[in-house]
Amino acid sequence: MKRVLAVMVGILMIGFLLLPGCGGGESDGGDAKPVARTTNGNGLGGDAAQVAKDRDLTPDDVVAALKTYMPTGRHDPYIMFASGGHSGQVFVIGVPSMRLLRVIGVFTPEPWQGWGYGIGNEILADGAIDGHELTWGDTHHPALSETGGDYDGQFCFINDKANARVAVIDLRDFETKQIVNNPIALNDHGGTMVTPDSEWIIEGGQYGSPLAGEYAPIDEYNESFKGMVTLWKFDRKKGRIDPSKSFAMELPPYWQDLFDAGKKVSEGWIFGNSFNTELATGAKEIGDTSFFEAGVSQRDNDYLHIINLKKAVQVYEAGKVEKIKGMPVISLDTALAEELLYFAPEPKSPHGVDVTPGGEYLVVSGKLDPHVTIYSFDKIQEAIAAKNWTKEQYGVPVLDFDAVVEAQVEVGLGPLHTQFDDKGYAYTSLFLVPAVARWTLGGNYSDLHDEADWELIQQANCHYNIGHLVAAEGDTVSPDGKFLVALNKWSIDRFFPTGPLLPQNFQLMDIDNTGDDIKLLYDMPIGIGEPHYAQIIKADKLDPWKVYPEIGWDPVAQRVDINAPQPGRERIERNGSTVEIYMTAVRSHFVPEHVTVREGDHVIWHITNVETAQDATHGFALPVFNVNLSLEPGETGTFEFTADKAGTYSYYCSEFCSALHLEMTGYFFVEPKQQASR
Ligand code: K7E
Ligand code: CUA
Repeated sequence: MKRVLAVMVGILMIGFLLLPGCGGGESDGGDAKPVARTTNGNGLGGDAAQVAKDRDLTPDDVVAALKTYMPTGRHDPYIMFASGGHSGQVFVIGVPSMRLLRVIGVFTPEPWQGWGYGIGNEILADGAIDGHELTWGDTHHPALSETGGDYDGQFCFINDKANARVAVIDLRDFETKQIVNNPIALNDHGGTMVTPDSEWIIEGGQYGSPLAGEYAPIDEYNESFKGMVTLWKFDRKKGRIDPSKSFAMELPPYWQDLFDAGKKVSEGWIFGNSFNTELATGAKEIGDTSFFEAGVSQRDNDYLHIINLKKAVQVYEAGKVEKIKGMPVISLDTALAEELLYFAPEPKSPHGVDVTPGGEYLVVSGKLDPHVTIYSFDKIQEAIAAKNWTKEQYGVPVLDFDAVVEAQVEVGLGPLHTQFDDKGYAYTSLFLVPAVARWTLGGNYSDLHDEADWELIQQANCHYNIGHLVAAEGDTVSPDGKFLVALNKWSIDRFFPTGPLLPQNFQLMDIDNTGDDIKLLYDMPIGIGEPHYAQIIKADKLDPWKVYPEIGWDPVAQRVDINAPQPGRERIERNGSTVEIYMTAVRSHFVPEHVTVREGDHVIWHITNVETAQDATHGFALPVFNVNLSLEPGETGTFEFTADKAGTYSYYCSEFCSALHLEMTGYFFVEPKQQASR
C-alpha cells in the first residue's frame, strides 16, 4: 500500500512540475491542480517527455532527478560531513543534491581558506611530530558531536590514519580549532568515534607497533609490539580536547580496526574489532610463511574487543597508569587485573563494529565471511558474569561465541560496514558484490518492519567496490533513514576517464521505502582523495554563524582579539627590527595601502575584515612570502615572517568582493639594507 502511495505521489509531483509556468519555480503554496498535459510511453507529459526522450532517460531516471534536484535558493534538508581521505580535509555536502558546499581545511594547508598560508599556521604546526612538519593527513572517520546519543551540530572530529592525529572542527564557523598528536602511536584507525555525550573521543590504533614509535626488530613482535586505544577527553565548553585529562589502554598487538561507543543500554562500554590475531609478521622473502595478506587471514576468527570504559576511567583516575611520552597508559596487565577488557571471537578478518540505535546489539562483518554477526550486549554481560570464557595467549578472557551471539545473517560477499534506519533495517556494505545489503533487525526492532527478523531483504548494486556507507543520522540513537550514500572506491566506467587515476564515487540511494525497493538516485565523483566514512546530520541541527559575532574576531580563540586592528586605528609600529602592521580591509581598500620595512625586519601583520555583511569576504595575497588569507566578515588574522628579500611587492585582495575588487591592492616595500634610511 505504502509503495502504491509513493508511486502516486511521484506521478503527481512530476505532473506538478510540468505545469506551464511552474518548472523550476516555487512549488509550495500554489493551488493549481497537478495534471500532466500529455503523456508518452514514459508516463511523462509535454516538454518533460521530450527532454526525457532526447536525453534517453528512463522513468526511474526522471524520478531520481526529481528527488535530487534543488531549485536555486532552496537548501538541502541534510548535510553530510565526509572524510577527505588523502586530501587531509573534510568535505561538506548537501543531501540529496550532493552539492559540495565546502572543503574544510584540516591536516593539509588549503589556500582558499588561507589555511596554512597565514591562518591556522599554529594549529597545523601543533600537528608536527618530533619537529617534522606534516602537510597532509589521511582522514578516515568524521564524528559529529553528540548529546544523548544524537548529533547536536556543535563539533566534528576527524582522525588522520597516517600519523595518529585527531582534529576538532567547530561547527559555528566550520573551521579546525585543534590538532592533537597521539604520543604513543604513529598510525590510528578506530577514530574518531564519540561516546553519547561526546565526553570521550575514541582513537584506536591499527598496525601493532612498539608504543611511542620506539625501535624494535620484527622478531620481537609478540613481546615488543603493542596495540592501543586512546580516550581523548573533550572539553565542550572550551571546544578542545584536553590532553591532560586523556588516557590510553594497551592492547595485544592484534591490529585494532574500528571502534564504536555503546549507547543507551550499553553506554559506558566501547567495542572494537581487530584482525591479525595470527600475529603475522609478513615478508615472505625473509622466510615467513607468507605476505601479510595471507598471514593475517589464516584463522577463522579474530577478536571483538569489549572494553568497560566506565571502569577504565576510574582506573585511570585512580592513577593506576604508566606514563609513556606523557600519556597515561593503562597497561595490559592492569586492564586484565581490573577486569576492563574482554574478547569475543568474530569471523573472519572483520572490518568494523557498529552498535544498533538502542545499544542492544553489535554488528560485525567478516571481510572473508558472507555473514554479519550480531552480538547481544545482554548476553555479553551474562557471559562476563558467568565467567564463560577461555583465555587467549595474552591472558584476555575470550567469551564463548555461542553464548554471546544473537544471530548471523548471510548478506553477501565482502561485508564491511553497517548503518541503521528508522524502519528496523540495517544496511551493510558488500565490497565484493558490490552492493548495499538491506536486512532486518530482530529483537526490539521487530515491530518496525513486517518482514522476518534477521533476514536479507535486498542487495542494491553500487558502482563499484563500496567501502563505507552512511544513512541520514545513521549512527545515532534515532536514525532518520530516507537517504543513504554508498562511498565507492572504484568508479571505472561511471565518468569520463581522467587519465589512469579515477575519482571515487559517492552514490546517493533512496531508502525511504520498505522491502527490496532501494533506488539509486545520483552519482557524485570525488576527485581529491579517497573518503572513507561520512556522517549525515539534519541541516536544522546546525546553527552556523553568518558573520563573526564582533569586528576583530579571532577564530582560534573564538573571541575578540584585543590586538585586532579596528577602523580608524590602523597603524604601523616599529620596535627595533620588529615591525607590527595593523591593517583593516573593507570594500574596496586596505588601510594602509603602503607598507615599508627594511630588509631583515621581522614583520607581524594583523588584518581585520571590518565588514558585517554576509559573504563579504576579503582575501590578502602577498607574493614570495607564501601568504594568502581568507578573512571572513569580522575576522582578524595575524601572520609573521622575516622580510629577507628587498623588493616591491604588490599585495591584493584574493576574493572578488566588489566591482572595484581589482583595485583592492597596495604595495609592500622592503628597502635594501644599504639604502635603508628610515
Ligand atoms: Cu576505509 Cu573505516 Cu578506514 Cu572501511 S575504513 S572502507
Ligand atoms: Cu576585497 Cu576583493
